[in-house]
Amino acid sequence: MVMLHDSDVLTKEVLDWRGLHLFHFQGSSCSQKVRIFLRLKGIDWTSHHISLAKGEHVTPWYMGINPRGLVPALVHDGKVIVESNDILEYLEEAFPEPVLIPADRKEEMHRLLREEDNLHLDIRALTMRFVVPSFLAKKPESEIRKYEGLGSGSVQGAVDPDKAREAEFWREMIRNNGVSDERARLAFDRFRCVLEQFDGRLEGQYFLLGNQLTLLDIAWYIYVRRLCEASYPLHHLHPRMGEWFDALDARKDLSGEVRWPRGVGLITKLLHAVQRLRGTDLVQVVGLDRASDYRSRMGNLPGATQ
Ligand SMILES: N[C@@H](CCC(=O)N[C@@H](CS)C(=O)NCC(=O)O)C(=O)O
Repeated sequence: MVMLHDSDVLTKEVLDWRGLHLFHFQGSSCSQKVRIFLRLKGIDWTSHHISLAKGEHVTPWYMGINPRGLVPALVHDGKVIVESNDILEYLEEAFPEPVLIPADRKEEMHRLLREEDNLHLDIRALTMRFVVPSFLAKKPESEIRKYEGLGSGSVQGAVDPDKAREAEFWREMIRNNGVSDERARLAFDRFRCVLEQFDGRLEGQYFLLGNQLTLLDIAWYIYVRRLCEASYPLHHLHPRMGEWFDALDARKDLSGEVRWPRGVGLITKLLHAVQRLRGTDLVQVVGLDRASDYRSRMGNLPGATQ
């Protein structure tokens, strides 16, 4: 659990805050996951919107709260917790009803959430390549240096290695002039492998851990939604996951938290149209348009257009 030490936190005022405060951004996948969880639990919370688009996360004030400069971050009665999955496991303990982590599945959930978090840079790579136009996706070296200089750089009293990993992600984007085909393929393969396993799980149950909605469904709903926004052919590759997703997406208490700011959807649609014309959309970059299994599945589906 990444609960910060007081010495990690430079913005000392938050140590005196009472109640539940969430720092989040509307379009951030990890923030969406936490907001859905809070909504399903019926928990009251104070919102602190941190616009990633305006760079509000790379300021002395915010990096004084989360030294990683990422959203979400939670302040609960003066305790600062970062990392979305840690926030959720903490909240489940503090607000047990309704149950979203069944008591007998805690360890399994912890392991599966860790696997989900390990894919975070992959979902970011696919987002930056296939959802966000490239001019919005890159950070200049000056911004990376500013990021490196802010905050305590310390998490739980020790130098935080994640900060260097974050900086490296953005430097790689500069070196490759965006997300390279190779990086996109790697991310795609990782997701395809996990989603194939989940598709198998859904053979005899409604949700990923059984017949009850759990945090695992919420976490993967968010990733899968983002993958669909990146044109990942979910329903063709993993039909049961497609049905699972449609059922969750029809629920307002989930889909109500994942809307992009107005206009972004339109920009992504334009981006996809341009990428399709240039042969640089996800399906073509990962080589699915040439894969025989994909072609035959597409051919068998009503309304198949590719
Ligand atoms: N492992 C972290 C990842 C947090 C993360 O990467 N947040 C993204 C938004 S989803 C962010 O703040 N990005 C800002 C940036 O990279 O500049 C978590 O689960 O909380």
